[in-house]
Amino acid sequence: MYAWPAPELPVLPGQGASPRVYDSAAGDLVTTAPGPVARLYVCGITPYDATHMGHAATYVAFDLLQRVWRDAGHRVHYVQNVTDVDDPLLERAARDGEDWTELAVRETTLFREDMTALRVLPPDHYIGVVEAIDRIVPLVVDLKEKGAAYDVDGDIYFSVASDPRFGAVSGLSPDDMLKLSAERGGDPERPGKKNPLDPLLWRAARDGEPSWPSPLGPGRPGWHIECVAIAVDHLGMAFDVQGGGSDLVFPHHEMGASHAQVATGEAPYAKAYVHAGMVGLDGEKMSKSRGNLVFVSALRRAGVEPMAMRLALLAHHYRSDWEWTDDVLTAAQDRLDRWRAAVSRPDGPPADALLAALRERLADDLDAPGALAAMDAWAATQSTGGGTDAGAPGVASRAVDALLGVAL
Ligand code: 5CA
Ligand code: ZN
Repeated sequence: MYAWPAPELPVLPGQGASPRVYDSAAGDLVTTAPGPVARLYVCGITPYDATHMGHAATYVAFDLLQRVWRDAGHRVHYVQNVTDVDDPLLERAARDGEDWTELAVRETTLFREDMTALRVLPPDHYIGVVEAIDRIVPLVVDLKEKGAAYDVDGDIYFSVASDPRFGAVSGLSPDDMLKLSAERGGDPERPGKKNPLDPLLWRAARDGEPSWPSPLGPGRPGWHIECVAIAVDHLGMAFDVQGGGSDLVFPHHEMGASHAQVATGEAPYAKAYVHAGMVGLDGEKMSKSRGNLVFVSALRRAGVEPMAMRLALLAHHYRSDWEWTDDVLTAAQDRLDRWRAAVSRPDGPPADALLAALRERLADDLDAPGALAAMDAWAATQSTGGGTDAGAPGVASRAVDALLGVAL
């Protein structure tokens, strides 16, 4: 499917460094070392109740990564999925008496508008699960032929025992895995499974549910295999970064890695697994199931500037868990006003050091709060009339646009 229009990316003098980011599998910071093309897969939305500030924070985090890579001279090959058929989407459509395809189209449209407003660079390939069924089915068939998948009353499950590296992404104990599996779409209680953690690859058709024909019988894909099929198809194995929110570390990214490694006989699936922290509201993770949501589109309708929202998100390090509050937004609007006033003066303090500081902060695990502080300092000097460099406001403005995605 089509993605959304790309914002303009101003050209900056010089070049930044490839960033270090935190790899959940390594449990440490790693330097991304892409070739000429950096390959990125970020898990996309399940299109209902989109786009809330948690979603926005995650996509802005990986937008930063893309901007830093590009500034370091890499081309970026970026793929994102849309989980446009899955249990929660079907349940929501049934609850509201709506056609599930209409719900998915409407919410994906809204998501595109929100991403455009927030100046998030689009993926090169934006792929719905429904579009990828013909890629998913052969993978499931292949896993079955390899003895890594088995049948439970017509449903096909993946055997986690088939991957000797299973557990390497999350590093969790079996007990923790069991708990998270139950909370996040798994069915550890289902009788007949070889291991309670084994995830569904193919769900046999049920009355009233959408299904597609396949050699496995009519059905629909399980969750993890969809991302594997789309990622491997467009990026191959050993792509640079698998991204998403930290709620996807287990089971989603663990299972995805296992599916891909067993199916291809190659490893690793991704060179690094990078996760954004959870945005909360009133002490709880912002989530569709809890319904404690602040929507980008609702704030836009209320007249809040998207660039203020973007600055509110960037004021938090991507890996930290944090709470959305009205004060966060007010502070971001104040900052936007200060920055705009600063770059609208005819001259100012030289911006070379600012550009170097922005690059240095972002290359260090995407330290956006540190980058904002550098621009705050430049803007503060500017407001005291400190400088006579006529080119400086332009350089500063282009730097925050290209590196932070904030158009002043
Ligand atoms: N479709 C799947 C991924 S294949 C999915 O998780 N969809 S989602 O709509 O629930 O979430 C979309 C993205 O936003 C995921 O990367 C998820 O990790 C992230 N996300 C969800 N809730 C939050 C939150 N409260 N804070 C930060 N990120 C979040
Ligand atoms: Zn995914």
